[in-house]
Amino acid sequence: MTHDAAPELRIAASPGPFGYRRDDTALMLIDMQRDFLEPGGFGESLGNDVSLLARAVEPAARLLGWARAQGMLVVHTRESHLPNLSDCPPAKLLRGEPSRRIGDPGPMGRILIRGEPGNAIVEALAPVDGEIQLDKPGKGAFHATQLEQQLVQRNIRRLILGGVTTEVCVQTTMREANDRGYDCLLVEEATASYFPAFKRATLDMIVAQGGIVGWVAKLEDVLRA
Ligand code: TIU
Repeated sequence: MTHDAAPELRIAASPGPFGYRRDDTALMLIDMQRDFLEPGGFGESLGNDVSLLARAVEPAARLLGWARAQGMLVVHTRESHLPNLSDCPPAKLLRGEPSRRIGDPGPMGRILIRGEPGNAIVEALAPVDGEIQLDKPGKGAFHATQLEQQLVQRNIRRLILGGVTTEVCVQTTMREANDRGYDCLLVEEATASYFPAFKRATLDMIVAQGGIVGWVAKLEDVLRA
């Protein structure tokens, strides 16, 4: 008997319609945290213009409001490390030539460290009770976390995604999820990159070859669903 299952719904998307049900789909907002979006955090320490990411906040807030209104599970992730950096591989700590490294003091506390002010989700997207908050040491949200078990427990099979940055943590998470059998839809306006060309290329490569990684939709088409 499946009479109490939520109905199958559809979102107009590329490369074709994305099917979902309110009770088997979660919204995942990736790393919408001050460390990436505001001056003084990890994003800026890597030499990026963080204002490029701010444009995704308002669309992500609309997407979040839609998911909450539908009663869907919401997962917020934060890229973060333990204060003693025991979960940060030396390769990640030493990579590149940032002006400040992970764990160094910055204007919003220690950079990319769990619990510091800069590590918080931006105010406009603040999690509420009942939503999952997932701290992750990697770029992908499945690496070294309990995410898969948490989704399995709740019978989640499909993910609608937004967040930053498109080609790094969002794409890595989407590929991890795709390999684990989840259908994934990325909402175009709710994601952003420090490199607009990388965002465009990522959206294109996700839907190429018949949706090799998943689906991409416009925010309006999601809100209409
Ligand atoms: N969240 C996330 O994407 N982490 C990054 O380090 N992104 C960059 O684009 N650097």
